[in-house]
Order: sequence, then C-alpha cells, then structure tokens
Amino acid sequence: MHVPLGDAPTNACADDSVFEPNQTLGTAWPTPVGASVDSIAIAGLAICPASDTDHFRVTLSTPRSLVAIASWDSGVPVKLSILDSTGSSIGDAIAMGMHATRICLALPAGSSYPIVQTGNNTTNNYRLELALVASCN
Ligand SMILES: [Ca+2]
Repeated sequence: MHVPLGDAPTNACADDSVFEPNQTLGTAWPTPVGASVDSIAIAGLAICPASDTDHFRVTLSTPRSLVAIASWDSGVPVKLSILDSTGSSIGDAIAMGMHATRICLALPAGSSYPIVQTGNNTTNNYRLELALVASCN
C-alpha cells in the first residue's frame, strides 16, 4: 500500500512502495530466491503504517532450508514469521541480539511466505535477508 503523505506518521518511514502492496499471500512480493538466486538482502523496508504486514514469497522446486533474518537500527523489534502456502504459520523467528531476529526452517517445494510486522501498533524500518542453506543443523 502506498501511504499518502498526509497519513504518514511523524517518524520517517522508509519508502518500500516498490514492494507494496504486499499485505496478503496473494500480493506477496515474489523474491528471486530459489529461482535465480540462493540469497537476497533487501534494505529500506518499512512496517508503515503500524497495521502494515509485509509478505514475501519464496518458491522452491525442491525442498530446501531457508535462513531469514530481519534487522533494524533502532525502535521497536519487528516480528518475522514464515507462512505455508495456506497462510498458516510454520515458524517464528527468535531474537538474535538486540536489533535482529532470525529463523532457519526446512521448507517444502512450492511457495512459502516470510512475513514481517511489528504486531504492536508501531512502525519501524527494517532490512530482510533470505538465504538458502544446506541445512539448519
Ligand atoms: Ca511495508
């Protein structure tokens, strides 16, 4: 969703309109991970407005393990989860230090959806890293 200037909160939200709208599974931003690359790092993302939830899609031709890390410079933590193709959560990231949260999960072939939100009615900017790895062990 592109937020009109008049509705923007007072802190500066990064402009991630190139990835928006991505509020739903159906509008999830299709990452190249699993297709043309094994990893990607995206900066300049924002949970903004506070009700924002960002969906990203990873589509695999064979089962792979995925590391997903969301990180931020200051402010409230963001929450990172991975949804399956039906929209059910299959894993939640856990804190990695004060300014990042991480999950490694074995994914099936097909589409899975890393999602990011704050979940506490606040905004924040963040970065997202996704990387296919040999194993989570
Ligand atoms: Ca966003």
